[in-house]
Amino acid sequence: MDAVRATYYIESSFPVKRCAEIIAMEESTGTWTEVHTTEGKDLDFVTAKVEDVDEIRGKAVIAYPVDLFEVRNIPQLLSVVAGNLFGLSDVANVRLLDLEFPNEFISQFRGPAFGIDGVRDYIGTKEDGRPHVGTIIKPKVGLNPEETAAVAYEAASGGIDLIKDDETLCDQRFCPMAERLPLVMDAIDRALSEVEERTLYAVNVTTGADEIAERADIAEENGANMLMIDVITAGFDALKVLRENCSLPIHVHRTMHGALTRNPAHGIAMDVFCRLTRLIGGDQLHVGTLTGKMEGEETNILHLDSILKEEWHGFKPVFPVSSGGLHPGCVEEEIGKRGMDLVLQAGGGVHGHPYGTKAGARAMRQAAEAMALGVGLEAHAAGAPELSRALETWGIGKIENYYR
Ligand code: RUB
Repeated sequence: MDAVRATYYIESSFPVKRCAEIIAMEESTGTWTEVHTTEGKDLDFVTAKVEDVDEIRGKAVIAYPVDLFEVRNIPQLLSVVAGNLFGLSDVANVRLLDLEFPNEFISQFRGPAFGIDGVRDYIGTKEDGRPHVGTIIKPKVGLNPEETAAVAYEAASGGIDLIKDDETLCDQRFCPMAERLPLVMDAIDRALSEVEERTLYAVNVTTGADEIAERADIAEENGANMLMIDVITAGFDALKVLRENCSLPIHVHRTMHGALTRNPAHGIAMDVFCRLTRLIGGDQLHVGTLTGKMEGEETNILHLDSILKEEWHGFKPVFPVSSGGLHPGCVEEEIGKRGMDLVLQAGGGVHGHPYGTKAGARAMRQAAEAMALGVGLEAHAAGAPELSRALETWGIGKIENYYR
């Protein structure tokens, strides 16, 4: 059967098989009681079926026939595979672990336009294959456009590859996007003439459904070279709008994901959001850090990296983004375990450098260089004063108590 297959983890006083059957009914052609409207009707073509059950591990696979889904409608897909089932009182906990799509479904979407290689082409790192280093402008909010551009200039002239807005900066009165963007792009151009390295600026175009296409158009018209979207709060359809209407690479932030992904027994696994991002066409996606401030487990993060990068229906690989509490001393472990195809982002870890933003950007680059050269951070720091100062300040590896 051509079907979208969803794997769930289920906890209930009922057997897993029974719960899975309840979910399959609820999410396709059934309800809590027999209804007269189905008498004599063959609804097999849209009836979900339980295909596999593991009572011991609490897992079940449900196959949702492809005809159940409207073409190219991600919200409707989620209403089925991740809909009412979460609220059923007979099911104590349920977690959507992963999705598998048939070719008929896959072919409705474009996948990333740029992917890892496309983004590398822009920066000029395809040959050496080094990791990208990025920064989030800090403070998150409160700077005006001129102040934002001044910080961007420092970061770009320190050799940062990617500058991004934070997830809560959009088009507020204190920093309108149409004013901020040209100033930041100008700052990046000035830095380019000095350091001869291109910098991406992921401008956050997150807004309501009625405005997202126009917001992205304004960004393109004002010289943006990358767009950013908060994909969980704006919705995956907002990503689709960007992918289908714009010609720029897309940086995907996952703010609010923790409400859905963090409880291991309930909600939606990040794996699902990785697949949807790749299917629809994000070019970079936040998947967590091994050494940073946000919750995350190593095996899981490495698995998310591989979902973004492994061969999958011919789609281009997505750049995994490691972000949240990073500083130069984290780079060794992040790259050592995750490889060079990684974007390492540091906000506080750049702008909090004792010598300022430019030195913070340099220190991140120097840390990445150490990895590319195959030398340890401490050894490389001997000839790299900014890195040396960063290591003195924050040490090597994870900081134990971030918010003391
Ligand atoms: C980074 C920051 C980002 C997090 C989000 O700032 O706040 O939004 O990366 O987390 P800083 P995740 O570098 O100062 O901590 O990437 O896990 O979604």
